[in-house]
Amino acid sequence: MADTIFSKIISREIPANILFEDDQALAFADVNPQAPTHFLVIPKKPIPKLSDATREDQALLGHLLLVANNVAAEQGLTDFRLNVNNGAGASQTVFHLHIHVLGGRPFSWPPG
Ligand code: D5M
Repeated sequence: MADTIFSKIISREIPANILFEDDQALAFADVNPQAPTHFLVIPKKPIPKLSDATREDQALLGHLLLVANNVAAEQGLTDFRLNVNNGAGASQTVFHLHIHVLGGRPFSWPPG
């Protein structure tokens, strides 16, 4: 898989506002926030998009959700939205799996 901007954040080749890190995951502030709080949770494993994940990634995917939950709590969020864009037609622009976590304002449904 080609290097993405997110693999460069993992390797610290480019800076980011990192909120959480462990051996499997990283959470950092989105550079183009769409809400008062907007951060991304990514696996260190370079999975390009959710539909590339396999059964062997099952525990990792669950871990990412728990990281999202924990960092949201640390950020003081009670209500928040998780979003995964899968593929260019769904507005994915960075092809390293990431979960958007947005909070601090009301959200409508359905999303645009
Ligand atoms: O979302 C990709 C997201 O990645 C988008 O909200 C901007 C964010 N982004 C891009 N570059 C950076 C850096 N360098 N730091 C932090 N956030 C970044 P997608 O779902 O692919 O459309």
